[in-house]
Amino acid sequence: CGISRLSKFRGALLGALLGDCLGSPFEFDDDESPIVIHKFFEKLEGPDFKFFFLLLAPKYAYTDDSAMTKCVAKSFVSQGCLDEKDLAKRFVTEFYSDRRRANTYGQHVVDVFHKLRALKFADPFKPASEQFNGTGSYGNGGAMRISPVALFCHTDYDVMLHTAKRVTQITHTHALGVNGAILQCLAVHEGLTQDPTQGPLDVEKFTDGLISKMQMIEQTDEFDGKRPFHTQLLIMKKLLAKEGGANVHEVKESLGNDVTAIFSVPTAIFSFLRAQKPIPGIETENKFRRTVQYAISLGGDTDTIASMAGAIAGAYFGEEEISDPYRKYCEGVEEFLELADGLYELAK
Ligand code: 8NA
Ligand code: MG
Ligand code: MG
Ligand code: MG
Repeated sequence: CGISRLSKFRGALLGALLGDCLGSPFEFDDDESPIVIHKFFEKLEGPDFKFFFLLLAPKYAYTDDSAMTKCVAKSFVSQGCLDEKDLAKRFVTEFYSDRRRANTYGQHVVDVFHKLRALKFADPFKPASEQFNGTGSYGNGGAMRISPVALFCHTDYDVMLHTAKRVTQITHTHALGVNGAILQCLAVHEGLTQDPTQGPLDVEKFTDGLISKMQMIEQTDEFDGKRPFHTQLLIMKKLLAKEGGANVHEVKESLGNDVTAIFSVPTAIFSFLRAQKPIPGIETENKFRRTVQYAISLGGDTDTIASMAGAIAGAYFGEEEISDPYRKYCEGVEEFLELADGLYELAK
């Protein structure tokens, strides 16, 4: 591959972090126009802003998405394996020790943290399984933190699926929450294995790969004979094939932009694939920026969708495609790069 594996590992974690930091100022501001978002990105790259920023402006802070991604990566690096109890402890410690970010977490996942702590982590999956009257959460909180699994398990497909499932089930046990995380993990993994120096990405092949994998993974008995993610991916494929590109409105309507996994993971993957070609109103040649900016312009759960899209783009392009301003203005960059290096060392 023309891009080093280390660069791809760093790109994946950096992409997840920056998507979260840059998307969070727009979370659920649905009246924000794409023009305002474009200006925000232009300003970040502009020389005046850089100078001004270095003097007094604060960095863009990360939220629950990156806080939990950090825990997953740290647990792998410190334990050298999947250790569910260690990971549960890290989620809980992170939540209670960093009060600035406490209100960025999903409303119900906080109950899981309370119970895990009260039960002294005796069974790390029990509190999550009791959520929503025993149905479990189908929020996107499992998918948003899954990128380290794609790196840590990148050489073994079955281990990767198993690990993605277990990492998710500490907070999300609903099949939609778990399969959403698995799909996001597969997309990051696919990004890692493809080589961007060999010409443009084969968008159709990328899509078909995910479609056939989800067809195998989704158990129809859980959903009255249906395969929800498989179905969303087929809709995504149709949108990607549209002459001149699908408009933002139809993407929001059909793929969604909310806090559930089913209506946000396919949207993030779509953002990455759509950004392989120019998008009207997004004037940049940089496809990492195009991915993240487009994901944010879809509105709704912008930090999470941009974080997931950014992780896929970073895994595919490597860290070279992620330009300086974004690194400079976002919180946690050094820490995330160190974790990517740690995961790379383990993978060797
Ligand atoms: P979660 O498990 O609380 O799920 C998120 C939401 O999905 C819940 O609050 C419910 O409304 C709904 N939901 C999930 N499962 C069910 C179910 N079985 N039945 C009915 N409703 C259900 O938290 P999460 O970790 O999945 O959330 C992730 C999102 O939360 C991310 O977007 C993240 O950025 C964050 N977020 C926080 C806020 C905030 O204001 N604190 C706003 C948006 C997103
Ligand atoms: Mg807001
Ligand atoms: Mg968030
Ligand atoms: Mg969010």
